[in-house]
Amino acid sequence: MSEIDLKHVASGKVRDIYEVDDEHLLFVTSDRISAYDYVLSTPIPDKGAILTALSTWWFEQLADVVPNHLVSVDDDRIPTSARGRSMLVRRLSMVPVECVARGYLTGSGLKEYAQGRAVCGVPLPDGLVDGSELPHPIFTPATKAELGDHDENVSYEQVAASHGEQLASRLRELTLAVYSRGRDIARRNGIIVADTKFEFGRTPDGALVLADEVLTPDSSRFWPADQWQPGRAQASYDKQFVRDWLTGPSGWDQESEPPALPDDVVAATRAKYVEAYERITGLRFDDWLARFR
Ligand code: Q0T
Repeated sequence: MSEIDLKHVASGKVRDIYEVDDEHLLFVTSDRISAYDYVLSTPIPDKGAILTALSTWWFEQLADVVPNHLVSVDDDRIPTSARGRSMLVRRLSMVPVECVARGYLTGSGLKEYAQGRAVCGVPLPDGLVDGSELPHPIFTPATKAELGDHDENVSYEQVAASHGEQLASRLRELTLAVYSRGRDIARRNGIIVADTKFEFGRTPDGALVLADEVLTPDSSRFWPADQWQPGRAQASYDKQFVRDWLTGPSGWDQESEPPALPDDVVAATRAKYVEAYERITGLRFDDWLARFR
């Protein structure tokens, strides 16, 4: 079990949140990896630290666009066992909308597009295929499903009806502004951020704050720019070795629990997470780890 001696508040597939005090939470990212809707039994060493380092770097880059929940990564209240892969964050009242921005068409966006040339009520031109760049980034909100289920895409109008026009409009504006900034930075460094999901919370005075993790390969689709080719499924920047092994040599039936990953697949996958961090930030991941030793 978890060696963190704090009250558990919430968990996602690979992240856990704990209570620190009335105003602060501990946001912990594990080394677990998911693929094909399963959390695999084999962790990727340092994945939690790499994603925390990346998210932290983005929060700093984006601070002039929107305030964020990050308070500290080296506060004394962070348990030793979680240091380097945890953020002390400001406790917020979360807005129950998954704020998705898409710059490219794939996944559930592509499925909706195939059915009616629109995604979440946003009309799109004819002729787009899997992996196409969109004429401009679009806001495609979703509502969170129960753990294990997929989020449900909704229209901007549905968000406005549930939460008010003012909040809906501000969520759309912030989502597109943050995505556009992140997409440009990643693209200059060889990574396409096809789409991404943000979560926002509000402070007691009502101000919107960017929460969760941001612009990581877990909250986004990262594609290698040099392999981008619309008209087919794109290679995943981070998970392609895992997918290739699971759907090929492993002999996995896609129905039972997936098998443990071999060491070479783990090492190659870890290297991709490090590469994404180092390419995007221009920083060395070893320097991040050294801060916590
Ligand atoms: C949250 C208050 O399921 C979630 O996370 C699983 C790891 C989403 N979630 C976010 C919160 C946050 C954040 N982030 C915050 N700053 N304040 N609640 C709770 N669940």
